Amino acid sequence: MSGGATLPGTPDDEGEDPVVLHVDMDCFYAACERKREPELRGEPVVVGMGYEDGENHGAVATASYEAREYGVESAQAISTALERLPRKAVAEEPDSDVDPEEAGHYRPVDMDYYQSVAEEVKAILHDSAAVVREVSIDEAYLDVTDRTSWEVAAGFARHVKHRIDREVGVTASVGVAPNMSAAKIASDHDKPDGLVVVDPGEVASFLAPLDVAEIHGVGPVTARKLREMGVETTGDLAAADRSALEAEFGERGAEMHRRARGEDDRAVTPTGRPKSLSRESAFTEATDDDERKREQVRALAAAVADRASRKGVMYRTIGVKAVTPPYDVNTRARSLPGPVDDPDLVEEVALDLLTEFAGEPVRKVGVRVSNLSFADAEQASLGDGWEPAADESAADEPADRDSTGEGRTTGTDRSRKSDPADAAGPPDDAGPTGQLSLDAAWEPADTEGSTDGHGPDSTPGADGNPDSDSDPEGQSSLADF
Ligand code: DCP
Ligand code: MG
Repeated sequence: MSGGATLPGTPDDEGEDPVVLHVDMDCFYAACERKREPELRGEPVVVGMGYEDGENHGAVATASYEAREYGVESAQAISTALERLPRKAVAEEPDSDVDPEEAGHYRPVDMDYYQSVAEEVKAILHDSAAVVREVSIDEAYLDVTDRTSWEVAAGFARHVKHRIDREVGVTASVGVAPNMSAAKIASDHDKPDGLVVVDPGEVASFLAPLDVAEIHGVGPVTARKLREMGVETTGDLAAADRSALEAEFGERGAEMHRRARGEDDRAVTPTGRPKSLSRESAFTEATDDDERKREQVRALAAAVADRASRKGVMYRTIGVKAVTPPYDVNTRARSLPGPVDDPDLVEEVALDLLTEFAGEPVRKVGVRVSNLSFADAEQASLGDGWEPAADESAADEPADRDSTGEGRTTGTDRSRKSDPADAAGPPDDAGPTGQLSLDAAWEPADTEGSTDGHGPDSTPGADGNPDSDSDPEGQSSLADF
């Protein structure tokens, strides 16, 4: 990979260069909205977190590429987005002075639906590769070395893209490269609907002209420091003195240097299983109406139990979460004598645990099953190395916080704490780097070492975020190195 001696497709000394695909869906939530509302195709579409029809609170989760042309972007306040791109409905009012052609469609986030679309996409990815590392709701790495060769890798990737488009009805951008870092940059290089193939031997020349900020793990803060050092492009970084980089950035400096040179020997490791499955939902306003709470908990219990049985998962612990004003997160869990797959029991235990909050105002409720056992033996035999599943990240908690329930036959675990995600307030308070926490997430992404605040990847070190080198020094993204 380092020199020009290896022709594409020619096995190098250590055998054939890996063929790694990075798949990232285009304006994913907006694409999902278009899937069920085809009139939105080709139109500016904005999906708002904490947004409600006709209102102007909340923050932009994503915007279609047409909406991005108006300066609408992720993590922006909806009120700002509306200044740049007025609502279609308003523009269409008879005496409106806004041109309907210059207006957009606003939709509230619907995580359950996006999750279901993501599952359809992930099914195709798992069909296409033996090793799939899911890193967020709309993003995954595939190692397809054993399914294709470098000569035909472009065709292989095109086939995966076409399947997603045809079978699911959303578009993906795909990068193909001999390593994860280059594949990730490649998938981002020609969005939307992109396909960029970086042959082995071309990695360094592909990277050289790119801005340093495009390197995985180099966010705005680091990029600024690098620029101050006269390092603007990836080529500059590759040519920089490693010890100078180490002096400035420590071990990260050496890692950045390697990445800039196209050196990344991380193997694509599969994402493993969740430690728990959960669903939660917020009330528009805190409610002390017990029947409403119970109704919500029943629905969540059914959704969680259904998810578990579709995954062939048994659970031994059932828990609830109730967020009480101002932002106190209370969890209660009860462990059973043995693992079960029993939706009625999930509902019964969850409702029972909820009684403790009777009469109390509650902003949000959640249901979780944990202490999971998996039906399929093959996966179980993979043993160690399993990490929390990123595909579960939006809805399922990767780290088992019910460990105090471990080893008990029955009993109730309780905790009361303040949840920074809930405490973060309404989404229009989202910081400039857009650390939105998905409503579907049981716990705030950042306590899980998430690097991008959406589709929380709970496996720091596996895949950091290239673009949220959040102030003060973006430690989160740098954990990737
Ligand atoms: N997301 C979010 N808040 C953010 C960023 C993203 O809620 N600050 C959500 C909405 C996105 C989804 O995560 O649709 C995937 O994130 P991406 O960064 O991949 O963004 P998109 O898929 O929307 O756009 P792109 O085409 O740039 O990948
Ligand atoms: Mg995307």
